[in-house]
Amino acid sequence: DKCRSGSRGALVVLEGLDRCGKTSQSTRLVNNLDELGYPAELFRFPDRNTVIGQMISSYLNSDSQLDNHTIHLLFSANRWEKRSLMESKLQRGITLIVDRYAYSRVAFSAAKGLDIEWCKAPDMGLLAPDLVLYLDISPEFFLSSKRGGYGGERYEQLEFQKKVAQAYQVLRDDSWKIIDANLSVEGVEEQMKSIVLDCAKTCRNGKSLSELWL
Ligand code: FDM
Repeated sequence: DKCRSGSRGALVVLEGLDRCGKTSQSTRLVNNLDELGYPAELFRFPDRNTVIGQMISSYLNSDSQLDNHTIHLLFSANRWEKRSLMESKLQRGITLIVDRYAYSRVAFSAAKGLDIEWCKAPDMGLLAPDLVLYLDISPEFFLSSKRGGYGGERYEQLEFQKKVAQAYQVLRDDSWKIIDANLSVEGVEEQMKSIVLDCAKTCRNGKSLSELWL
């Protein structure tokens, strides 16, 4: 509707290694934004609820085997399935907090040795985030932490996580904010809240949406 045009929501992506706290922080962010008068919703990739998402889920649980290129394209298709929904929500003024996005796939596939340009190509034209928050933990962190349940899925191995951490370093640019995720849950939450609020204000004031890859 016309009175709302020009006051779009922000597209905010959380990235980081497995068990860095992305999921609980994204829920907290949505609640914080809602309270501050910025309607917000949570998205999460992979979205395991679609048919493609179920294929991805069975791969991650090692119930199925797929060629590295095939799984890469499925992860990308899973984001394309949600593109128009995400765009319409943003245009209606809703801020989207997204737990993992294209950077995850590129980092994970690059860690397996796939060519980085090949990895980036299928996500070209997806909505570009206004802000990427990288929750920084050392790959060893989860071993000493009480974050339980680690190691069940395909990628949850220390050596592999170290490679993913290196691949993320290559993808970082100026639009990324690095969050020290070794702090308490509340400490991390406070760091993120003000950064995201600034971003939501900028978008509400008319910053235009753009597309990957910037
Ligand atoms: N993952 C996630 C990828 O490999 N590529 C992607 O594009 C995305 C979005 O899926 F190991 C990996 C990262 C992780 C696994 O993610 C499941 P969650 O956040 O644990 O559900």
